[in-house]
Amino acid sequence: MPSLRFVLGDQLSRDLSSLRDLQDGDIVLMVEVGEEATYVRHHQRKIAFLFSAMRHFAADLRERGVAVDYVTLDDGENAGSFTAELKRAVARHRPERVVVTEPGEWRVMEMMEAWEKEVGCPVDIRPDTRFLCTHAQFGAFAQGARGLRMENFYRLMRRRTGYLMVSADEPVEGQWNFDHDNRKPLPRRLEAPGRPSYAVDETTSDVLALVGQRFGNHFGSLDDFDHPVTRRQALHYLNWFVTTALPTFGDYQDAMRQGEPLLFHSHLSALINCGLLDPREACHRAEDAYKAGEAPINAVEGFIRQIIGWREFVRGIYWRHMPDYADANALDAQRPLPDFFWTGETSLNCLAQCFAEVKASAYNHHIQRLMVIGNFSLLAGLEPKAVQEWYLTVYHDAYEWVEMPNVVGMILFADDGLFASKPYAASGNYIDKMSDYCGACTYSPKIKTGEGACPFNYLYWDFMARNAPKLRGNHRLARVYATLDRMDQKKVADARRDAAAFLDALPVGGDY
Ligand code: FAD
Ligand code: DLZ
Ligand code: SF4
Repeated sequence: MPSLRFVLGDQLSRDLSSLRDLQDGDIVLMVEVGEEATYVRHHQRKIAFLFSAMRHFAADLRERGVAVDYVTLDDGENAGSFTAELKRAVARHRPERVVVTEPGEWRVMEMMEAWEKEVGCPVDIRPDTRFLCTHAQFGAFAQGARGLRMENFYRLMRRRTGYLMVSADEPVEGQWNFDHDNRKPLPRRLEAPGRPSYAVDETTSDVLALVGQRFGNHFGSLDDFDHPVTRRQALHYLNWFVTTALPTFGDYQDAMRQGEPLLFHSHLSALINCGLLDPREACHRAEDAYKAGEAPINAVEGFIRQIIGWREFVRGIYWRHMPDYADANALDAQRPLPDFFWTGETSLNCLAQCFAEVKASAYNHHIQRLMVIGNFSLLAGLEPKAVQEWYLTVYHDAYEWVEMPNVVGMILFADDGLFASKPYAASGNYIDKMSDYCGACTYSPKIKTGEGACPFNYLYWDFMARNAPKLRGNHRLARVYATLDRMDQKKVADARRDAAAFLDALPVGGDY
């Protein structure tokens, strides 16, 4: 009797653990289901990207002689959820067992654990070996660590993988981390490279029509869809990145420019997260470019750190701290999400630019997510669950295992500093230094309070004052609180007055 191998939409990897021992007669099951597209109402572009990548992956398996049972969203019999579709497939094929790779979300893991009972045959749930750090390895790191710090984890991963190492204990060029070289403001004349675009074929065209019809009322746009959706295109794109953008990636990693959403960022997250690219091959390619003298150490180390460091680290945090992690709200932030997160209609130019870009493309780069939208969410005291839902909805690379720790821990400090040593709070000055947004804004980052003042300025001091009982004891904020204590009391009162007026006037409760 055959095995039924159930492959999920973010498991599009040929060497997936559930596909490794594929036998003649086995059947691969893939399903497009409404529940996955609507448990949060994903950006239309994310759904289209994933459905197209799934259909191409299924075609690729079939070309290699694998039997694939693929259920499309518009199949009249489609039962709408993973569990219901698996039940139907088990009834169709009567397999000896179901084989799956563990999912990326707690929600789906709960479903999987119930499948054996629900579908009435054994279910073999295998580890996701596409990640470089196992749950047990992360557990051992976390247990032995005094504080959960990414930098310590990253060094362990460098030693373990051997990337950019001269010997077991010695990093190349004598340094583990070159981040201090990666914060340069963008020179005005420096142009970002043009990106390759990938033609819409018949498969993608069908998917775009389907998504437009079924999910046309979701956030975002499908216009000008040109994503890589096959393994071959993904490899082509990775090659383009390594040879063209990577050399400059490090220097301007933190920079933002109006009308240039990508700059030198890789735009690889969605391809890696859905499995079309393996994180190891991305790191290998970057390391090879360094060895060949084609990309400098600050770029390559920065890129590899994001992947073997941050990416693996946040996954470890997610699985170690779920399910309670989802409810964390250490700063007791209760403000509802302003409507402009969806409409993009705000006079704060930095936010307006980021919202417009994510609506069009389902993408913002890291500093836009962290220091513009994230910083605003922190300073304004937005409710963590609402912020989580927004981040999970709008980005094409968003899955809970990676979105949640970035939102809960990195931007909102809602986990009480589980892994961030202090909140990433910044005034308008930071955004002005790292972008050209302020020049085109109604407000001025130089004005602290009153008419024309940048809201980030007064919100910053209001945040610090409001959260003083909780944050004053944080030694990394000692200078901030010393400044606040020395500040003219009138200035503090003005900032708090402006913040209260601004926050009270935030538009909430619109209908979308
Ligand atoms: P690059 O800047 O080119 O970085 C290279 C790669 O490193 C990325 O492709 C990604 O795989 C990895 N990476 C970089 N930073 C992180 C990080 N903090 N956590 C995990 N991986 C990282 N990334 C997601 O993949 N999905 C998400 O849902 C997601 N949500 C985020 C939410 C917030 C609030 C923040 C601050 C960050 C979030 N990130 C998320 C991380 C990061 O912003 C994106 O991975 C990155 O912007 C993707 O663009 P890129 O591929 O051009 O990345
Ligand atoms: C995100 C997503 C969407 C929109 N649709 C599907 C789908 O129809 N079928 C599928 O197999 N996977 C989909 N996914 C990805 C899943 O949500 C993802 O596998 C789980 O969240 C676990 O990470
Ligand atoms: Fe953003 Fe303030 Fe600059 Fe306007 S002035 S773009 S609100 S940081």
